[in-house]
Amino acid sequence: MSDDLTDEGTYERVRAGQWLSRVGGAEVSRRKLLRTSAGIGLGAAIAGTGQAVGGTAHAGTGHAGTGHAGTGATRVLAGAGRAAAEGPIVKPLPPELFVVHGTNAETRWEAMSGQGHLTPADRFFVRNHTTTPLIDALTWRLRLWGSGLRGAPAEDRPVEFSYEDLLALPAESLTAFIECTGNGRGFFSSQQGQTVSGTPWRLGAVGVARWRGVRLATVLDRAGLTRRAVDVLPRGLDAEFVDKGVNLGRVRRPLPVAKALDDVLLAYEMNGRPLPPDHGFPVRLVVPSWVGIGSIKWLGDIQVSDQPLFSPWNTQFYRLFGPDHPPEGGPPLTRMVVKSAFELPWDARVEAGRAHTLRGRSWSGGGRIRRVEVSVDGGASWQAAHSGGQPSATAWRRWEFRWTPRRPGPHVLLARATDETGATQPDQAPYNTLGYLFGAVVRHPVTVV
Ligand SMILES: Nc1nc2c(c(=O)[nH]1)N[C@H]1C(S)=C(S)[C@@H](COP(=O)(O)O)O[C@H]1N2
Ligand SMILES: [Mo]
Repeated sequence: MSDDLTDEGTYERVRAGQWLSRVGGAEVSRRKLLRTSAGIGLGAAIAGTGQAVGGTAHAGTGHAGTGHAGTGATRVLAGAGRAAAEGPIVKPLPPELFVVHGTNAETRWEAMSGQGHLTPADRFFVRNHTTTPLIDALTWRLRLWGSGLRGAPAEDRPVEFSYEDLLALPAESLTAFIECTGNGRGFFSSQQGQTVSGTPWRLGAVGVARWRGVRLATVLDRAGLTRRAVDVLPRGLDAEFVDKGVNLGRVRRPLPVAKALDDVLLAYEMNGRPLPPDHGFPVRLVVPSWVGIGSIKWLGDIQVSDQPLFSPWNTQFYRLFGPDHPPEGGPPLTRMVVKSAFELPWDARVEAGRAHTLRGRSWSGGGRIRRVEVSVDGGASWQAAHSGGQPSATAWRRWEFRWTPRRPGPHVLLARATDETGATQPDQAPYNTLGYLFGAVVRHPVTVV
């Protein structure tokens, strides 16, 4: 493959050509684009798979019988009986750990205080388009099909892998963040006075976990990947997503084969345990450094194509729209931007005249964090924060800063990180109507008492 489609600029250039040849010109209407993309993914429903639906266990009752008592994914098959949840999210969402936004829940940053490098599953944010499905690992199959595989298996005659098949393949582990593309969206309005649509997250739609599973490259190889393949389209088993009265089908977002073969994992474990239901049990994709939507949960099938693939999740959504962007949106978003957060409550109270250690974390889809600076005077002056350890390209870096506040009253704390590409956090995030990629320095209010 001569074009490096993991590079956003190249991705867009190559795709622009493919796009025009596919839809026949730039004047094509949004409606037609929608129809075109929906046609790819809707097809036959995943017939007869192990989606155990129904049941009455209450979200928050601890979810008996899920097989999660074991310490590894291999234990899951022993306890496959599952109940279904009432709410969109199965796990408990205590208010000290989460802020709930509809079918989604964001981690409170103060809940990361005192935690290690990883976000424990009990406080990892959840972003659900609909509802967490409860899937039986015994009958679940991963199905691969399409023109990019040897023999071009049809959707109803796919190459199949059971959960046990995947467990038997060589396993790898990867510590990586998953972050919603709209993380920080609320600050477009609260900090920049701009109107955007979507969940008004603060900074809690991100988490870092240790994922274990099989490389997508391994499974694609076993399924008969050909050199003509250009895109893969992983699709979830959760319900079809209806947006403003339009059924967009099951959640799915294309990935270029170059990324799929590079570092993408089919994960069946999170932090040493089977994936919890809300995070994609039995198997999810982990697409390191890229927009969270790529990390498809409850993976059901993967179309592998010798043609570029489209879905609403790389046409209608997850591009930059607005006055500074073309009508069809900017390039499909890939890497996340640099961000930083304090492990403090919003409007934290901090005692005057005492030395405090402010802690936080910074991360970037561009790679390792090189430098973090903190301002305790609303951005007038900056000092280096202290960060130890070896930074990782796919996870966050922890840092701390000693502060002895003197003057009681309201203060604004800021943290600004720079990654290994030299990308640093700006004062203002570029406006876009869907509120993606808010990477500006966040003004964190605290009151010194
Ligand atoms: N099948 C499916 N996969 C999905 C989603 C979804 O709603 N359905 N949400 C996506 C989005 S937008 C994000 S940000 C991440 C969130 O992962 P988490 O809920 O495990 O934190 O999952 C992605 N994968
Ligand atoms: Mo997301």
